Amino acid sequence: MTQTFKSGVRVFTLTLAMFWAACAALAEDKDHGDHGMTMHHMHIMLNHAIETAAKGSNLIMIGEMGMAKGIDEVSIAEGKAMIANARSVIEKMMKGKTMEHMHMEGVTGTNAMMHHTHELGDAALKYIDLLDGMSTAGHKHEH
Ligand SMILES: [Cu+2]
Repeated sequence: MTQTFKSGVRVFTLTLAMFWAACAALAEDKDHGDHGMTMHHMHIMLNHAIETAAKGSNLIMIGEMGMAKGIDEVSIAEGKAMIANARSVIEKMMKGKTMEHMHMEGVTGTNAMMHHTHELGDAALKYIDLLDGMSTAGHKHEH
């Protein structure tokens, strides 16, 4: 649990650092037209997704405390839906048409901001996996 929390904090710090780096890169990225702005908005959506997943994880853990019969199930189902939605948002952005279009226009991994965007996307998915693992860690496992 503590290890998971530490990893979470590390990923969160990385996220903030990358968000800052992306903002700095945006200021320099004049050759690629609107792509810098598109990626900047992707970073905002990535932050939104990890917030959603963190809130979802919280709802699952609260539900698993079993302190409110009838509502616990609602809380857990909502939490799981939020985590699934957060993953879906990230996957749609990282592999979607807009991303493909930018790659076709030559904004690929050799572009610093694109490189950071994919690192940030991967870090966000790892963070969500950690949250997911944490919120299901309280489950009684079948042996
Ligand atoms: Cu890309």
